[in-house]
Amino acid sequence: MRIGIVCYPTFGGSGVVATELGKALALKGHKVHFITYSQPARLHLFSENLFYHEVFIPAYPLFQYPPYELALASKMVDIARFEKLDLLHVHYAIPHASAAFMAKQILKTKGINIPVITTLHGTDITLVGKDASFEPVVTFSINQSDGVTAVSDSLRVETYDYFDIEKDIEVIPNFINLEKFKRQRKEHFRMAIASSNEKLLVHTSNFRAVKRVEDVIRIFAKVRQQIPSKLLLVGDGPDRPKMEKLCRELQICQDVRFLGKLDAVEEVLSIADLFLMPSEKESFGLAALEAMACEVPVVSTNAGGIPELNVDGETGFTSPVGAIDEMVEKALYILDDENLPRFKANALRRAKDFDVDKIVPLYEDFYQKIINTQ
Ligand code: GMT
Repeated sequence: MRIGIVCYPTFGGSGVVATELGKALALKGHKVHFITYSQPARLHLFSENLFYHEVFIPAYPLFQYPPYELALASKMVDIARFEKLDLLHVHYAIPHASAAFMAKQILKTKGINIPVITTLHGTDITLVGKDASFEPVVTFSINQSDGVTAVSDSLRVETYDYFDIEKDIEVIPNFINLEKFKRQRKEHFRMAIASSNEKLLVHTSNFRAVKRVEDVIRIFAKVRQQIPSKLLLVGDGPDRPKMEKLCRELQICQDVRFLGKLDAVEEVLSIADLFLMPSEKESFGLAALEAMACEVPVVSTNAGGIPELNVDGETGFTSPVGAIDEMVEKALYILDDENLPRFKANALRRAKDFDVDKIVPLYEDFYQKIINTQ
């Protein structure tokens, strides 16, 4: 197939899933065209089947807000026609689904019918999408998509709860490349930052309010009172300065490292004993899946789709949002040397259910089904 993929080109979960999907489809022989405003963060390999088309917005003094959606729709029209795309797959509804709707209408006037598939990733529904500033457009563009997928059953249900949706929503979960995300021998790295009796806790996120990084730090501060440990924080975002201040107030800076945005997260995960995900909302929790693939158990909230991944009492534990003391108790239980090996093995076993080789064929089947209905 000739597939156009539209996504955010950042380290964010939806962009990562879209990019990894495109790479996996290209490996299977499909021609994949990424259409976005900059080179996707994880698209750094050469393949005869991968193409990147930059959306460029000409500057004009009148534009207080550059009209990205229009430039994107125009680019989709151009690439769909010139590359003879079989379908457009847009990731994250805002503004990609409505831009795709516009592109589809324009293409119709030129005698081309191109199916549009929208994948809902989470905050496009649970936070941003249901805001009155966007809701009518989000509802309309989801209903106008030819196919709709969501990354968890929880997100599917929330979409029906928040919006007036007439379309069937297919659940296709996030996936993981187990060749890339696997526990590697990185003992030298571990020895450089922790002594042999210390446990290593890890959190990765974009440091936005929804991730509750403050809870990560408060959980760690309490765990550290019970057992020698260190905390590694991967990623960056608006809450980081507040978190650095909190570490100073709690006088734990010597045991907390802010590592910033890293390409090779799997190297940090390879030395970790526990992953913390205390999110307020989380449609799936791709970061937790990456940790589990590296044999790291997860203490998380039970928000959104996380329980569909992190099996309570098996691969880690799930607690209500904000239940810091409960998460501390669960963390200490997992970190006990008697329990840790079992949780690590279970985490990896569960991660294998989301192997890229199992999930990508679900997208291919879905594409075919939608094309056949046209
Ligand atoms: O987690 C984020 O804030 C980034 C966000 C995105 O849209 O880029 O991630 C969402 O999509 C990921 C991939 O499908 C999911 O694994 C994340 O759970 C989801 N984040 C939220 O729902 C908060």
